[in-house]
Amino acid sequence: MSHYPQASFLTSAHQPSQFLPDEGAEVAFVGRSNAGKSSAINTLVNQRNFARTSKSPGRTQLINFFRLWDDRRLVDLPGYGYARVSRAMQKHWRELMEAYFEDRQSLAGLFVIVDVRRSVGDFDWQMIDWASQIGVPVHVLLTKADKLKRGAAQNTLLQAKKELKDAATIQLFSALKRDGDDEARKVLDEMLK
Ligand SMILES: Nc1nc2c(ncn2[C@@H]2O[C@H](COP(=O)(O)OP(=O)(O)OP(=O)(O)O)[C@@H](O)[C@H]2O)c(=O)[nH]1
Ligand SMILES: [Mg+2]
Repeated sequence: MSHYPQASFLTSAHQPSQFLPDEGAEVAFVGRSNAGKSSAINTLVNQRNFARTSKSPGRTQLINFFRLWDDRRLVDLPGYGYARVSRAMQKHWRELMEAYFEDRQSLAGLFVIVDVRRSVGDFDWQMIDWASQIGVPVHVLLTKADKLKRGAAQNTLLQAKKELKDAATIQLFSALKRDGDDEARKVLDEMLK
């Protein structure tokens, strides 16, 4: 059973004119390309292939909107930092992201998805700074935690906590093992309340 029985795909936006009306509340998921955004969304919603996952990074160049309940939404933003996309694509990405973050009253929170083996990177920091400038709370999922031994994962978590200070809350997560999903859903629901 899904934790969000009303969950459904709403629309994909290639350009700002296709964004959904700026009403209700939504939480956006961002992260490096291939970090595990779509997998995290699938785990939180508890539906396989809800947000499509990809073996090849940098495929999702769209903003995907999903309904969780009523006018509460989840937004899967395109991954950043994938070197092999063209300059034109990078420009498209930047413009789309800027348009989204520039004026989105319904943005109630930001989930930054980070591969635990890479930890919080420059692009992640840019997103975190962006969010704090507009007063949007940030939660970091250190995902693929199953790829590290428990101790190593804990060390990464503690180190990242120190670096983030008050800028964001943070936790370990694994889509594969379904670890940390209750904790993450609590934060998500709180942001959307
Ligand atoms: N072991 C493990 N693999 C994971 C986990 N989460 C995601 N993956 C794998 O990582 C790869 C990328 O996952 P996606 O969820 O598609 O990543 P994404 O961030 O949505 O990627 P883009 O949309 O291309 O930016 C896939 O092969 C997933 O199976 C996890 O928690 N553990
Ligand atoms: Mg994806």
